[in-house]
Amino acid sequence: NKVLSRIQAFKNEQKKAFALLIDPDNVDELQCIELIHLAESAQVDFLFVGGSLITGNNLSRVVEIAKSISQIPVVLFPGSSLHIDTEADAILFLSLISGRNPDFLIGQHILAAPILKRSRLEILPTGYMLVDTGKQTTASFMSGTTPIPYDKPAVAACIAMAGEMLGLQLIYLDGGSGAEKPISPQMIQAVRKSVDTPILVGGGINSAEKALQAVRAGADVIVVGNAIEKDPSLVLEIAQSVKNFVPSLL
Ligand code: 1GP
Repeated sequence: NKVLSRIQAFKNEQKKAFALLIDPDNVDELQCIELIHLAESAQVDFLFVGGSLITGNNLSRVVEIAKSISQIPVVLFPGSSLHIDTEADAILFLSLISGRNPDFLIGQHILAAPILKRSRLEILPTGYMLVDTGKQTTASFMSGTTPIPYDKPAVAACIAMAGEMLGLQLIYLDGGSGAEKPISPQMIQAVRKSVDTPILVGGGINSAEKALQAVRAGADVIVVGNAIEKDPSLVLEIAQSVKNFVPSLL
């Protein structure tokens, strides 16, 4: 379990990790290659590949390109059991614990289980929590779930606690791809105080400052997709500020 232990090591050493999310629908082959080269030079820690809805046929190609030109671990970020590619290194096995849709709590997982069992993919049991950041996201629409209200950190904290008690190894707070604003530092802090698992935070992080706000609040892994797909040069700036973060002793 290399990816999970790497994420746990980051947390234990009080370091922060950076994951670049590539949505296979948003890049062509050349853009994908360029992004991955930039990710290598920015020392990105993980390449996440996926999205809640994939309309094209590029998932496997993105994984193949990533595996052939880069050493960065490739982690699937699936929207359903259809989004599995056994050539990746790991899969976020997301249980959508902020929602009440059994299909995304356990149903898709049952469909995926025999395929995953036969594969060499590392399984990352993850409590996935969608947060309302202003407008309805594809993730909440596609999953048919109500996201956590933006200004209810206590709700998020209790959901994360329950997820940890169920044995989930990671908590992923997601404001949705291209969110107008990222998840509030207050909510990240409340979750940080409530669980010991590493916390991933993504959605609407489009600057180094917003990434820093999330790590200061207690995020362990910052996930950025949209902003870097639009302006690939941002990857260096955001990754460096996350990875050079030193927690204040005060
Ligand atoms: C969305 O957390 C990811 O699921 C990343 O969001 O594309 O807004 O960076 P962005």
